[in-house]
Amino acid sequence: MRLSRYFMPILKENPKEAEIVSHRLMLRAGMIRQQSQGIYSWLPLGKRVLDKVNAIIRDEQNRAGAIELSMPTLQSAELWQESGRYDAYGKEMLRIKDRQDRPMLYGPTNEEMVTDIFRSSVKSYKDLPLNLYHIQLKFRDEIRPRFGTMRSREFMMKDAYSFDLTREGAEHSYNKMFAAYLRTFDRLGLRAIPMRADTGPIGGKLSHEFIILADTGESEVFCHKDFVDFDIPGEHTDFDSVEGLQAIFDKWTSLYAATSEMHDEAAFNAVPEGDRLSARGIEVGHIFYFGTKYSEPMGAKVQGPDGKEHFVHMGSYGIGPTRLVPAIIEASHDDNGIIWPASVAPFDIVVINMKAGDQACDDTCELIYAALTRAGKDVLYDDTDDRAGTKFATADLIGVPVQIIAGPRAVANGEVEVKDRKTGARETMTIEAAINRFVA
Ligand code: P5A
Repeated sequence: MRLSRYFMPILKENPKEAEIVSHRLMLRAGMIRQQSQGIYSWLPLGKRVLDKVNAIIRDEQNRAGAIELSMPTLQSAELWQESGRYDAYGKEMLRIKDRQDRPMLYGPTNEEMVTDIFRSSVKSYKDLPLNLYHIQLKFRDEIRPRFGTMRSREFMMKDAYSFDLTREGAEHSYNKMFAAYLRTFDRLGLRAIPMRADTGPIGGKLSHEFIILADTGESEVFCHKDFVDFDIPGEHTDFDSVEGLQAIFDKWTSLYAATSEMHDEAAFNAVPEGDRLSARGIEVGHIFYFGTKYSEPMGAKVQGPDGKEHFVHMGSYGIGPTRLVPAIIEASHDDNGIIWPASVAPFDIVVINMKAGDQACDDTCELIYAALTRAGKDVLYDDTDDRAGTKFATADLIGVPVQIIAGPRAVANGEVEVKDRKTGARETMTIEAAINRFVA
């Protein structure tokens, strides 16, 4: 991508409305734009990061055996009247009438709709277990939308829904998502700690929130500090192994970890003082087991091996991609801007032409840009005629992991500089060496 033909509206000034660093940097880097309170457009640079986050989420959902579908944002109120949540959900739910005066709503979550899909076609235990997910916009008319897309009114959610014949089966489904979440957040460069959590309007008894520790987090959390160094399940984890996944769940729940709603002061005080971590955190995922809470009132049942009908046991599993992007920035930035983990960086490499219009600089940059693009890298080529200082500041701000800098003096020697955004380390090398380093 040539920066001269791209759309990346960088802000020079610090936006006054941004209270936390991720919100400030997302606005400054031209990643998002607020359209009305708590409702955002994702501009091209932000959209690239969001897409990469979603690709990792999708990959890990698929690995764990979940199946993707797509459900609409607008739902009919009828389904929610069946489950009994239409009145219970309160003012957070945006209620709309269509032209026939039929009550509709902008979905805050999809338990009812997916239960309706399930009951319309699954009739036998032989079709279980089943886990269906989508990545879709949601709307919650939050009392206090704030911090940009961290807590917005319209936001994206990956929501998965599992169906099992028995409670034991449902626990295995829960453990699959538990392990998939550990892997997902790790691949996003984050350390998320599962904590016992309140189930709120979704319901049920068993639930874990996945929390990133961050000073700007909205939740107050308490846990054992050893979680910070626990091993993440590997990519060859057998998601069909009941014992294997139970062992992962048992290990990751063996030490104290709870959000403030579930906090037990006495149990926390039993943790040796030096091992106690009391901190603030960002909730990036939340999983629930709620048994037959929706299947009973909505009549979602299957025939079991005993020939009788059984209400299915369900769970639901959420991740917030539009919250994860700022959470990653909270965890990874410096005074100059964002430092993206390679897995979600909007571009792999930025090529900086320090003197656009200078034949040797232009030729060198074109050569590098073409070679790296051909090798399958996402390359941003800063071919604008901005001052070198402005280009460096922009490259640091948008946080691309590698900068290849071509200035007239180095280029005259057949060389360029390669800078690592994270460490700031710079290396001078031949043009060929710079290309070869990134072409495997
Ligand atoms: C689980 C999937 C649910 O809604 N139903 C379907 C269950 N859970 S939840 O905890 O309420 O939300 C899941 C995740 O969505 C993100 N999230 C938000 N992100 C940005 N702005 C918001 N206002 C917002 N509300 C929820 C969080 O990551 C949460 O863990």
